[in-house]
Amino acid sequence: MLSRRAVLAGGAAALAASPLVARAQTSPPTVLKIAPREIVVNGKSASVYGISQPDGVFGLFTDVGKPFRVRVENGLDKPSLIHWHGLTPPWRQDGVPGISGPPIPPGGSADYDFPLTFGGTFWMHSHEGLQEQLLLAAPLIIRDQRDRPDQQEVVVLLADFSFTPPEKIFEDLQKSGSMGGMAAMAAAGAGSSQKMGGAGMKMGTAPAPKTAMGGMKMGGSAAAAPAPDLNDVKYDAFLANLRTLADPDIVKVEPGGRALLRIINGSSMSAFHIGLGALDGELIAVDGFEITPIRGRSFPVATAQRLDIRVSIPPGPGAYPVLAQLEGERRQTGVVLVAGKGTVARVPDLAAAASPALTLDLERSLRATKPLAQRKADRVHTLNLTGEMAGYIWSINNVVWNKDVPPLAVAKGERVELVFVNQTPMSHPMHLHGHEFQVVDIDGYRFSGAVRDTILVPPNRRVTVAFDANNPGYWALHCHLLYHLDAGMFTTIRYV
Ligand SMILES: [Cu+2]
Repeated sequence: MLSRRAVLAGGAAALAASPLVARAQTSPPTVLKIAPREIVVNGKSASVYGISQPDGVFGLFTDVGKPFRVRVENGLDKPSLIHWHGLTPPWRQDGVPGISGPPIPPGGSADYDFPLTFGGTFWMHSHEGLQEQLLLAAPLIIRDQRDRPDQQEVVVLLADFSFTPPEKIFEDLQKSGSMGGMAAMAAAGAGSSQKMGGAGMKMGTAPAPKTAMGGMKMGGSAAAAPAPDLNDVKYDAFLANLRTLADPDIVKVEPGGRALLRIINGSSMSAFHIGLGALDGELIAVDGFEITPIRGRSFPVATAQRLDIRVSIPPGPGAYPVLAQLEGERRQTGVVLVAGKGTVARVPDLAAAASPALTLDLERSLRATKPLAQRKADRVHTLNLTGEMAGYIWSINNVVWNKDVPPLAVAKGERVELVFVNQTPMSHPMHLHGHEFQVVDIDGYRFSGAVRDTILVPPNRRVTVAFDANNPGYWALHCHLLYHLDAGMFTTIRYV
């Protein structure tokens, strides 16, 4: 093992491993192995990736207060690296190739060891290339005092799936561009290199008028209602715990009991509305962080976000589908909770009607139970979310990420606010590594919103999040739509 770890000397593993060596004598790390796997989707087999423990457990389930002591083994024939989404490790252990350290070579391993100071629903996924699209993602559950013995845990990991290789999906997006309307506009001679938000489009101030966006979307036609641009990639299936509704994951629950649904949107590009059907739900946490509970039967979840929803199971036998419907469409996936001798009926893959696009309506009503301390920002960074549709180029402040882009300046101890201003017709779920943040402003409405790690910024909207610079290092800050991230909607912060 030492010789394999030595492959990574000087990188993340070396830093992570050195303090580990002595303690490892008493308690070996949990091994998470990255490996290829075969799954069956729509009756066809597909080769994808997975992350599991030697005993077959998919992902990691642990407790707050315990150390996160993990060895990742790369069983692929290519480099890989796993990011612990939502955790706040020392930056060398964050799992972002080129930022926190090098990827793990084929056959190599990397060690992680840091304290878990808060619990909740998190997840892990590859941050290397487009591997996330090959389902290289798994739950990362940290149980805490919110987990009650009378409450059954039900983890639902959502994914979008395509038989087309991710590199080909990306290539096709680059060829056709996003947003047919934009491409059409370019073709019609309106210019092929206009930057959204650039001076040429007179959209440098935001939020831009909706009519302007609508006009752009429609290629300059005088459309009244601006429709946001949704779902660039046409997927072959949407999965909940790797299954479609043709053969869903069936979870046994207690009649009259309680369950905690831990919904993880581990998809690469898709946002969903979670529908509880006949069950009454109580949303108690977002991205693992507790909020003042909100009752309901439908909750939106953007890419990379998580929802903890407590549900009460009615007495007697019954079957209760928990569905995730793709935003803007009828397509859906889900799991079925079965109480007693309830009979499971086939749930169609298409809902009765298309769902709306995700909005910030719920976000505005969320209130953190443990907000950040009241404090004026020491530093504010404005991040215009920008793009150039011809060629599928995505950027921040019109800068496409590359390793020469300087990190955003931040100093240790500061309260920092990030103002996300979306100047494109697509929503972007923005994720900051290594820190939790609090949503403090939506379009000028100041409030004490949810603490979380991924915030959806819909078209033409301005959302501000605040965080405390309390974890020095070099951290990624990016859109969590995989092909936007890969195309360059990515930047960093760095402080010592
Ligand atoms: Cu994006």
